[in-house]
Amino acid sequence: MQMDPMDQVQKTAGSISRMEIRGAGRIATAAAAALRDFALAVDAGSLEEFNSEVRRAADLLNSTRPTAVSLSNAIRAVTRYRADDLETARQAVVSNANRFIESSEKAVQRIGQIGSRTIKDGDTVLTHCNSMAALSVIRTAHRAGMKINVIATESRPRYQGIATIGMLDELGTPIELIVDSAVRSVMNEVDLVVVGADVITANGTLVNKIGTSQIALCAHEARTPFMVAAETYKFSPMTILGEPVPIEERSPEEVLPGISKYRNVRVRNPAFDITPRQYIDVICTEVGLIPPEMSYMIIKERLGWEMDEGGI
Ligand code: RI2
Repeated sequence: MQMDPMDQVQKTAGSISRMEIRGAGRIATAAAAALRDFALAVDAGSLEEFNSEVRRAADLLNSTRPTAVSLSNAIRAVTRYRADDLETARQAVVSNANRFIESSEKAVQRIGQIGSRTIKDGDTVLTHCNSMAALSVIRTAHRAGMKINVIATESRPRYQGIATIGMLDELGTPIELIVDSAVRSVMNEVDLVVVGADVITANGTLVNKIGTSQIALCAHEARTPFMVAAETYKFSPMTILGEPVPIEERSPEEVLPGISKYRNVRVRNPAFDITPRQYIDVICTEVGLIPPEMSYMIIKERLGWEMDEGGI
C-alpha cells in the first residue's frame, strides 16, 4: 500500500530531526526532494488546497533543525511560484526542487575547484565535523595532485569526524583523527583550517558545529588561515533585519547517556557556536572567495531577497 504523502514528509522530517540525514546541504536537498515528491503525490481538489498542503509540508520540514538556514532557503526556493491553476503549481514545485538540488550539487563542486587553489603541495589541512563543502575543497586539491595531510576532529557529541575520516580514507591521503580538545596542540603543524557552515549572517558571522569558534581562535593565535566553505544558500537573509540565529540545543543523552541517574547534573548540548568574522580569513562560495565583510552583498545579490517578498 502506498504511504500517505504527508506521512512520507513526516518520515523525512523525522530522519532530519534525528540526524540520520544531516549536514546543512544534505538536509536542504532532502527537504527539497521531499516537497517535490509531496507535490507530485498530494491529492488536492483546488489550487488553494494544494498551496495550503504544500505550506503544511514545508512548515513541518522547516521545524526539524532550527539553526540551519539552508533548510528555510531551500524551502523558500521550492515554494516560490505564482500559478493560476493546480497543475502549473505542481509543476513549479517539481522544477524548483530539481533546480535547487542540481544547483546545490554544482555549488559543492565549484567550491572544491575554487577553494583547492588555496592549498599547496605538502599542506596540512585541519577540518571539523563533516562538511561536504569543506571536503570538496580537500578532495579537489588531492585530485589535482597535491599531497595533503588531513587532521580531522572527532566532533563530539555526534562524532561526525568519523564520517569525515571514512569519506577521506578512500583517497589514500594521510589522515589523523584527534579529540576536539587537541586542536591547540596541533595547530602549529596546520597550514589551513577549512570548515563548513550552517549559517553565515549579513555581517559575516559564522554559525557552525560546536567547537568551531575555539578552532578559529586557535588558528588566529597561530596565524593559521581559517577558511569557511559554504554554498550561497547558507547565508541568512533574515539577519539583514537583525534577526538572531537560534542555536539548536539537542538532547542531553547525546552527551551523557543515562543522565537521568544523576539528580543534580544538567548537561548542556548546544549543537552550534558562533565565530565572529574577525577570525575568518575567507569564505569560499560557488561564486568565488569573499571576505566575510561581503556577506551582505551575497544575500542581496545571490538570494534575491526582498523584505516584502511573498510566496505561497
Ligand atoms: P555541509 C553540519 O551540521 C556541520 O555543522 C557542518 O559544518 C555543516 O552542517 C555544513 O555541512 P550537522 O547537521 O552542508 O552535523 O557543508 O549538525 O555538508
